[in-house]
Amino acid sequence: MKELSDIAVVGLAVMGENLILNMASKGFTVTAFNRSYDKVERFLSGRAQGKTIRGADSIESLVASLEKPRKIMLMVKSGQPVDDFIEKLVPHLDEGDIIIDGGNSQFEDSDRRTAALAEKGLLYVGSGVSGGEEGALKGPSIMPGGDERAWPSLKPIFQGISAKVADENGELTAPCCDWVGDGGSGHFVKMVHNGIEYGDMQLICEAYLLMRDLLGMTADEIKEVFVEWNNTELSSYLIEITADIFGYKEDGKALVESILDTAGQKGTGKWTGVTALHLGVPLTLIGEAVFARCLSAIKEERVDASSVLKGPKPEFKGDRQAFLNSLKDALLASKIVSYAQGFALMREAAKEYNWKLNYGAIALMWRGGCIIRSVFLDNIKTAFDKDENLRNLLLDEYFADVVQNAQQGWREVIAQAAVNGISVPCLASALTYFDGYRTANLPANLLQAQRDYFGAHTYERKDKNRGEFFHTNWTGRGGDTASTTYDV
Ligand code: NBP
Repeated sequence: MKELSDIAVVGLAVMGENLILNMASKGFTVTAFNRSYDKVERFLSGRAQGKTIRGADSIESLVASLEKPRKIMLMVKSGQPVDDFIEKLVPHLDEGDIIIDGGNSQFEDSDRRTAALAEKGLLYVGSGVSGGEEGALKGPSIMPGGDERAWPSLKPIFQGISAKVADENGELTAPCCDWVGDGGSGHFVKMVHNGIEYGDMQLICEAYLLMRDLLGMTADEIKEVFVEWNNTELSSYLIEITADIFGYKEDGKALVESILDTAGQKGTGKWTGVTALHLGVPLTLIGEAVFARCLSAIKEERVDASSVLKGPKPEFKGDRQAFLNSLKDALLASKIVSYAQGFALMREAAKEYNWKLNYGAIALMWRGGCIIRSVFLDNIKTAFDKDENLRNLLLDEYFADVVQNAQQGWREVIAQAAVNGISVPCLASALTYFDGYRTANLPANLLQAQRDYFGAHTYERKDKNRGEFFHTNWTGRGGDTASTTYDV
């Protein structure tokens, strides 16, 4: 083992341990540290044995074990524990040393920490790491952002351990890791990734509900559909595991049918939705996906409501295979809308926070190693490679064509769901967004009239220049004084 380690990882829970093993397997020497030292001892005598991994029993020995500039990666619970540990670490570090937070921190915290540590001469990196336990061990998607001066030292390690996807020659060498941008942008991109994950999962669940309640399909039949879809443009990790889930039996019965229909959540979808509201970006699909989990969580209330509020009894009349084809189209088109909204959110954030984001590189980072990995992300990368200023993914020629072709089936699915009383919030909101986005003349003229009527909020006119505001005394009882004009 080398005398000094290339990097230290702090936090020996599932992510930290597996990342260390991944780093060691790629030839790096790693120092392992944990708040409670017994975990270090257990790790060293267990999974780390015989590998280029050393332990540290104090912050002093951790720091002394590292090559300069020192690189210390925190894989601890996000929030206060990250600040607490940074505070303990800082007095022992020298100018130019690097602290990386690889946990699920909020991007505002990473922004704040990057600025605060830069003042102390230290380089801070807030990095999203996705892919769970298996990704951490075999190759995660890594999204680092913060102080760019840290990137040359980190690049060989991070790109070395990340997942790899096919390059332009078809070789598995393109790393699912690249520099994202300044401040909290790495954690922002990871947050949007998680939001998109919420959307993808809910869309798949809605397709399942239609197969189960409208078409009356069994778990085995549903499994076959997902297996088939995984050989199409929908090919992705989530479709693949969904097929596996429908095939998993307990006492001859599909286990999924025995699982209670109440979804949990750890907050990253909610943060994405809140950020979209804050930035004024219509991120409707992810918002609906978060609310769908909230609705699922009030199980007892829903059970009571089901006996009070009656709707139509689902009854499918028509060609089942044709409907399944439409369902596949609806899923694909809705997924495109979700990614279009997610990338629009990143564009707006880049403007707001002054980040220079490379959207093609972000699509490539998500192409492998993470939960939303899919073939589809190649097309997103191509779209942004063609036009880095693309305003909306739906305006890219390829995606516009796909959605155009899927449109009829998509509408058929939403109509059937509505007629049969089946709740499909994400599939439906995606179509509504699509229709709104392609409508040149929305009814907001009336909305502005209402606002001006009751609050003198003013309006712009079609026959005047943009930026000129008018107020009308609608009732003859109000005055001519208008409210000030501003948007939040
Ligand atoms: P956890 O999120 O369960 O965190 C456990 C680790 O945090 C332990 O090493 C614990 O030390 C340490 N810790 C705590 Br709790 N408070 C601390 C403090 N005040 N100072 C120092 N260390 C402290 O571990 P995880 O599931 O491996 O996740 C690590 C990070 O990666 C989290 O931010 C998580 O959100 C993120 N993440 C997790 C996954 C996943 O699939 N699990 C995926 C992607 C990202 P102790 O042993 O002394 O209690």
